[in-house]
Amino acid sequence: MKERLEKFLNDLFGKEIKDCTNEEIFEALMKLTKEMEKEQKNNDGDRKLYYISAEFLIGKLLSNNLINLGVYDEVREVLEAAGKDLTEIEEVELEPSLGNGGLGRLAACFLDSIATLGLNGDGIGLNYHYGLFQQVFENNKQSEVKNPWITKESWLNKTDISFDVNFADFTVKSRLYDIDVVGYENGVNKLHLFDIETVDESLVKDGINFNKEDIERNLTLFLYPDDSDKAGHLLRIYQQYFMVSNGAQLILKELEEKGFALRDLHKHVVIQINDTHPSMVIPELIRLLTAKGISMDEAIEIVSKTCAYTNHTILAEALEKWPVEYLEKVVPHLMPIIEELDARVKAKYSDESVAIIDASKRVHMAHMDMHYGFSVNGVAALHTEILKDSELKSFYNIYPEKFNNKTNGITFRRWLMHCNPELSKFITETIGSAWKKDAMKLEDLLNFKDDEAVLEKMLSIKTNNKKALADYLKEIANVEIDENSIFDIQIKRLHEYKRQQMNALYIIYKYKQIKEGKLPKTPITIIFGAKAAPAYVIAKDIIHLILCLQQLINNDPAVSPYLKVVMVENYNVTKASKLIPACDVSEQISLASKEASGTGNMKFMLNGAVTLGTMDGANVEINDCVGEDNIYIFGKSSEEVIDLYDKNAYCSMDLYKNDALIEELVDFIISKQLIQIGDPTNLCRLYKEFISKDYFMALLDIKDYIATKEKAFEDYADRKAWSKKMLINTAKAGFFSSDRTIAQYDEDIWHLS
Ligand code: 26Q
Repeated sequence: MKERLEKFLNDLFGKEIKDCTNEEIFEALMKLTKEMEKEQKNNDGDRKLYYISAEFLIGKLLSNNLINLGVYDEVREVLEAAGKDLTEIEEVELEPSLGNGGLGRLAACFLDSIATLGLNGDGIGLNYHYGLFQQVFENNKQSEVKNPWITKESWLNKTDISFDVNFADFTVKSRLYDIDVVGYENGVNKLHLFDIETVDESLVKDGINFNKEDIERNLTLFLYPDDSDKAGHLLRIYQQYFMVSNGAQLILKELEEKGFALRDLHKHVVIQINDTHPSMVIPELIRLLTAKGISMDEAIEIVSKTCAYTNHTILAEALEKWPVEYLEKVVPHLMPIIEELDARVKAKYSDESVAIIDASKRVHMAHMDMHYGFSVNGVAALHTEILKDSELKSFYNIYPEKFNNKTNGITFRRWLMHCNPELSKFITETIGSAWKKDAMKLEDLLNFKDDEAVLEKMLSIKTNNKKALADYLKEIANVEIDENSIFDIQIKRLHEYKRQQMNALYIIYKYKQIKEGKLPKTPITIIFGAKAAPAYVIAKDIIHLILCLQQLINNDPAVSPYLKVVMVENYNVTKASKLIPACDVSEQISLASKEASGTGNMKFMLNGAVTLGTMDGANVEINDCVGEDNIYIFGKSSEEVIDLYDKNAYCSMDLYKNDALIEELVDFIISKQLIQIGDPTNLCRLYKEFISKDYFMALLDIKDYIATKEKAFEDYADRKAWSKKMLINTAKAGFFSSDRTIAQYDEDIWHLS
């Protein structure tokens, strides 16, 4: 390794390791890593999976690739001997932001596990030059700027593959870039990212604004550009069709190159459709097959046996329904196929609710997936049950055999081995290294649940990680936090259903208590990280509230020794990997029934944090695994919540008027103290939202939340009892390895091995 790295640096820069800059070493390591990836076997076989997704939130790649190649420690030591620090070199790499959150990060974890299990499967997506926006805080508010991440030397490998993609009145030429996906001590797959040849980065002037109509130049600039207007919606459809048309052409090209007949597509190919964003792949494949002489009946049958759909949400606004008029404008050549698919459904089922094209002339993408795919899966046990019992009930009645559950998972390479090397090493010292290939082996840690030395070591590792996070936050945000305080962390997209606003009300509660002289046993640090969609007004108001509370509390010398609030700017995968190992209390407080699964909850658990959460998504399964002594559950159940919605029986004003504490907390949003710091427009709007709407029922669970959180914070003071909870959480996290999830996809849906 030493010689190889030295040779690279000498060839590139004519220098020795010790004389190189971190930037130079990064470049050399990236090239060396790529060369080593070429030396690995490519996963192959007669049957191949294509995981099509509008998002792949891959994060930085250097260290993870080195870990998966099995050379991370060696490289670290070689650098150390020359006075260089690999963790500092990692900082040079820019993070691609090719995803919003859970769905995109899941796709990235899945690619890691597919390669690790040696399965023949590639990802297909888009090469957004500026990714999702980068978040900037100004005057306690979020603003957005572009996030350029593609540097001259990058993980992208330009290929000679290019396709024509036809739209209504013009054609674009695509260019395929590949990123190698290396499995943990196993073969290599590819992430295929399509781009347009004519993309023009200079279209973006300030912020994230650009001419949304200039499709031939803007198509791959941003992930989901602001879609609050018609031009944004149309651009999204252009992007989606561009992605699936390229995907479909690539799939058929690879099939024919392997010498297989088009008619045998379903025998050699399985396509996993990641939410509805890639759903147009179904009509596009049918179109391509019929253009090659296969009959409509047969094409529909082949494609239906090839495609499988994953549902990631039950929120109505996220289930895509495109007006026929929009599709006519962008991809008129797909409409006859979609109409044919719809006509066949209508001929068979009179029930309006299962139609593809509804009475208001909107195309329901998920309906197309369920009728013309062979598998429909939810992403956690509760989520799948809710799909079957309510959201997708009419489809479950028609196709019970298609429905299945695949509880999400996370890759332990990134979310333990890379982000928490000290814990990782200690686990290996305690139970051996088998857990790295078989995550269920973590349960062997349970043998040590009463071992004082082991428990103390768990605590000391946590304190070290908290200290490292405190140093990092001092550096990036100039805030001082105490590593002996309780680190309570809520990091995820800002959405009302995730209820960051409920956590903000707790902060108000605690602030007032401290002001009254009721001090907590242990000081508390509450940390947030969250981006809000640029057009999501209330979400941005919630960010404003949290930032105002941060300013108020951290600058009050009577309060700040006991309570601190930190909202981390531009939360991303890199920041997640620094926050998660340092967490004591993991906030998973969504309104029951609304969070399909969650995956952050799994990352925290694995790193020894204790969950404070509702019985929602995968929290339910975490609860089953760790038992009630090792988790803090509160709030109304999903049945109760669904019932409240059905009966339209929730009224936040009643709760506000009839409960003095609730009234006091909500009123604080428009108190003199906060109005002095913040913008009255935003604070008043948020206040009104709480009392007149509160669609995601934060006030419903607030009292139970406060009581349960107080209990958790009190329990924290018994360090020994708490360390046992930590150990049990880590020990029981094995089920949430994405290796398990992917093995189940393969066994039940893909049939690759
Ligand atoms: C739809 C239409 C128009 C514009 C944007 C969208 C859109 C964009 C992104 C809809 C949904 C998303 C992302 C959804 C998502 O991340 N869902 C999360 O998926 C995770 C992985 O399964 C789950 O763990 C989370 O519970 C779920 O919220």
